[in-house]
Amino acid sequence: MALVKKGKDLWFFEDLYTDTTYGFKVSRVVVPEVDTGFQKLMILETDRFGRVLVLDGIVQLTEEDEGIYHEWIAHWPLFSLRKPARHVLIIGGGDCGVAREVLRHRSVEKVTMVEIDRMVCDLCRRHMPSVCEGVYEDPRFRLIIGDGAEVIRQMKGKCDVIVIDSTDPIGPAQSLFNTDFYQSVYDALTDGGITIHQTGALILQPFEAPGSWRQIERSFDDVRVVQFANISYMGGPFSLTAGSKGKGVFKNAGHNALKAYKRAGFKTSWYSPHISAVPYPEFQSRLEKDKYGEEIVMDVDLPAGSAPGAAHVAKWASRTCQAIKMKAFGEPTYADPKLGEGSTLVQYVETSAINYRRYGRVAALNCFTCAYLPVEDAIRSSLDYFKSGKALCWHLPRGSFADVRKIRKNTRIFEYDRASGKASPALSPRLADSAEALAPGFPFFKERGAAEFELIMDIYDCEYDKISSSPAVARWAGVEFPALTGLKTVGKADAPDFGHAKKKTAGPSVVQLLKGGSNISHYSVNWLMIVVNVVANQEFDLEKAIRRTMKYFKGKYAVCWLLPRGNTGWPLKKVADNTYIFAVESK
Ligand code: AG3
Repeated sequence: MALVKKGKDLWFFEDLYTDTTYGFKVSRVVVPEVDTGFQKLMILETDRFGRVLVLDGIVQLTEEDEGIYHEWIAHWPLFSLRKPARHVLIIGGGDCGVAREVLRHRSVEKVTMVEIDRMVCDLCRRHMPSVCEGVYEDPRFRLIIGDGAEVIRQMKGKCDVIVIDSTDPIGPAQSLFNTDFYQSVYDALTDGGITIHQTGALILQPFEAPGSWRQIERSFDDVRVVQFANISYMGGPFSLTAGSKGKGVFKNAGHNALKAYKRAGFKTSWYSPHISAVPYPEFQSRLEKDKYGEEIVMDVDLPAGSAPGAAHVAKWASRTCQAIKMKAFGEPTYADPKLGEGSTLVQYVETSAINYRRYGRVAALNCFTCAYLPVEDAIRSSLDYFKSGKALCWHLPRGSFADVRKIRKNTRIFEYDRASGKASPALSPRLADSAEALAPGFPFFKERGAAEFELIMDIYDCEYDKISSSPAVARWAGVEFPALTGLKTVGKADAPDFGHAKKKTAGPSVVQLLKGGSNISHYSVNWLMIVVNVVANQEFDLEKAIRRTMKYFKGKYAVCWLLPRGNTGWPLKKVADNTYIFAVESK
């Protein structure tokens, strides 16, 4: 949308979201939109906010309030350090607002700024000189035009603070929001060093900050979110996520800041060491608890003689969406309106999918969202809907980036009783070794009486080109995977576009119905990972299913679960003893 005429006036409306925007009146277009080769750049003048820098339709700064962002992202890490910073690296930040603030610290001997887009530097310098005031003249400042992700690899152990002043994880900044990059940032820090990255609006971009938090958590020793609000970035509370090299760095950050600020002897307008800038409690708890996604897997007894057809199950799906507050996308997918033994119904939801199938008298339900999942509501509403007394449940953190042991601890197997509204104490799956789990004699398929089997895979560090392409993922689900497992397909792989990709965090989702089950997968282009659920009522080769899938998507690491499904007669202990979790490294 960007620039729009309203009567005689020209208005700007931000393009970041598909369902909400903000706008302001423009008094003059200073730099009409130009394609820099990396992004589209525009500089506008407004009476209210002064000049405004816009990249790819998204406001980067206004002269009126740029100080809020630049002071916080620069001074918070610099003042939090145990000892004064000497070398600071800035990635992005072509307008030089961060550099300006960093250079105010007298301890700083060298500021290196790596900006990929020279035109950002040049046009900001010419048209917004107040933002870069003093920077280019300062002998401590060095500008490198290049890719930060490349340059940083040559800086091992050299930087006390690394500020990542990037755009959102779309366009040129994409290479900065992944684990390889964060690892090289870690390596470039000195001991006790701090990095800080802008990680988006906490309400309007609910996956960004938790996603980066988890990635930073993976590479750094401690993580902290700094919350502020300005006018440039729509949506109120905005986040900067900091990571430290070394444990306990943030514990003393507040104390260090009070002392260092006094000693520094310069005044700030927006930053103060007396403002703790911790996130609102709700955000803090989301950051600690949120996984990439959560799944509640439920086996519920159906009343005797009941075999719900597609219309009835579709209603369950829509009730479940209401219960878990997820929008349904499109119509349910199924091959057989009668939903005979093992035939699956899938409902896409805004972040993933929920699905149903029946084995004998057991309805095997999966409810997966890439967001917070109100688990008890999902269970209760399913039990109520199918008039069932109890559910056997597996609650799984999906794509959490954590260590397999931690994931095992957070995987809960329990029974839920409808009448009392209570869950039993939870058990954990068995931790297996990958060599054992992938060897031919592995007992998973051998337990007599198991009706169906589920293989769940979270595969990390996949290749962007593979997972962002709908045809490539559809080919894996519809052709490759069935060929190597011998599982028979029903119909074609379905990879619809519900605008997931427009949400910038999620990639395609794919459903391949199988005879007696299904293969449902989701692709996160932001976190370079895929999540897969295969349900089948026959044995298949686990080693091939897992290793060849990893190979196809060039994934480096996987966490897998194996669930025996459709056996509500089993005591909970037996279920837990036959549920496995294990990690697989690519060879
Ligand atoms: N870079 C961060 C802009 C973030 C905008 N994102 C958003 N509103 N969600 C700013 C560059 C200033 N030096």
